[in-house]
Amino acid sequence: MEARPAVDDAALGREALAVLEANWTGSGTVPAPGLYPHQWSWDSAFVVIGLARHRPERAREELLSLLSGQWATGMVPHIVFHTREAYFPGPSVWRSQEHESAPRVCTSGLTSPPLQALALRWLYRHTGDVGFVRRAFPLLVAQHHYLASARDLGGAGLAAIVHPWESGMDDSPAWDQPLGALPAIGYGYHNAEPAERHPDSDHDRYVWLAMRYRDAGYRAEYLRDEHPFAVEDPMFNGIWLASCQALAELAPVARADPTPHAEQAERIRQAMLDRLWDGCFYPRDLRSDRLIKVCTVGAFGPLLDPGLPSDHLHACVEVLESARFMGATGYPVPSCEIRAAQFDRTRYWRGPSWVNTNWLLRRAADVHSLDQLGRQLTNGTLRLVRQAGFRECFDPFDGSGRGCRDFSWSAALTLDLLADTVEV
Ligand code: 2M8
Repeated sequence: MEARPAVDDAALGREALAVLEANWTGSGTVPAPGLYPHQWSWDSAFVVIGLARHRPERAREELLSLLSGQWATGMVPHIVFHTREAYFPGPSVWRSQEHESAPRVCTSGLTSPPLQALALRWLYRHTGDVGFVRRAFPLLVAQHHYLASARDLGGAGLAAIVHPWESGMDDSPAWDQPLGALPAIGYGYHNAEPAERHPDSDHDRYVWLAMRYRDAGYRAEYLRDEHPFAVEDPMFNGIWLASCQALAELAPVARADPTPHAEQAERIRQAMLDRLWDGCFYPRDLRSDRLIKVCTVGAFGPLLDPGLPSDHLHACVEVLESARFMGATGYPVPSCEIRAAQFDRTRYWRGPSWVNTNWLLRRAADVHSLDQLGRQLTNGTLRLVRQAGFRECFDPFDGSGRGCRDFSWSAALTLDLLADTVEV
């Protein structure tokens, strides 16, 4: 099915629910049928957030189903393969079942932005379900422990991503520099949609990086000492910080001590300020020990932190609202600043607007009581989906839809954005 543009808010909400129903497989919600036929980690967390008020039972199932893919190390994988539906790279590439820490269900070997604790907090806020918090809480503590122990590759308190896929912003220009430093190796993999997606040479590097990690037994020591891609990303760490704060808030409900989670959040804040700030937040390439000076939507991840010092907050908001980002485009928020040479309004994560990053920034606006910015983000995002449907992403200038249709997080987060104003 394809949701058609709906002018009426209640109809838009019903269409969003219908998309999520159609994308539910019985064991998780796929991001979109066809192109993404399995359960992706942060997509799944966004689905939990969107369903929290409307289908809490389904939201709980969604989260548990994702966590059935958690490794004994605590790592929550970026893809869980509940079915045999064809996808590349699939289980035969990742070979998780050969790893002693992996669960029974096949998964990828990478992780993705750790949004799950924030999603659990959302669910608790809308359901008050204490029993579910007690059940999920220890799993998310283990996830955070994994990040703090196996991914602090820079030794300063931040989690490093070891693959562009771990950022969720796969083709972001932020990864051009570290990817460019890798050897060019041909696997002969060809893209289905080369015009909007990455060139084959980039995809080869993605596959090569994933295989190197796999062949090293997914070991933390290998990542620290040898793996050629290691980046401290402000969006990944901003989300982790927000999730640490969510765990601190949920800890009393789970009869646990909030202190370690609050302290972890403070460590992340301090490390981001010390290591990623230069007038704006940038990713740090740990292999060259240099900031990657291209400003993308990832720069605004630290805004999710209510404790961000006010001068940093104001500087970030100024950039966000300026003609480099929202000030120049008709719709929020381009995934790369428009004045960058790498900006491309049509290419996946290199310019288009995404509902999930808009939603995260709307959340950040709430956290800092930036009401006008929050309204702009909500209204602009709803305008996108009203006009073009629940597309994967959108042209930030004319709002036309790009990528696949009936995309789950676009539908789920529409529900959340609508929820303050309308009953669906
Ligand atoms: C995209 O990522 C996959 C690989 O994991 C891809 O490029 O094919 C990204 O947009 C990512 O953020 C998202 O989780 C995934 C599924 O929607 O698609």
